[in-house]
Amino acid sequence: MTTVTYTVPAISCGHCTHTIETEVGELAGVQSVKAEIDTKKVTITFDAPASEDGIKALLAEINYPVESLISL
Ligand SMILES: [Cu+2]
Repeated sequence: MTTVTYTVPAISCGHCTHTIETEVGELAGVQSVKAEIDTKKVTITFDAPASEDGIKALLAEINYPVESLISL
């Protein structure tokens, strides 16, 4: 199991966090997703077949691109 935290500057309201948590949460292998408005951070815990590349690609696709990786 891997937990990563990303900065996603496009997060601006509860709709954003809901969209991210729903969309990323549907990826196979993703165990949990927490998106925060105040800090604009997204914390994701996952296992294979999910991958960092796949998660970042999905976030970019739904218009919430990852700016940086905070912790791994
Ligand atoms: Cu929003």
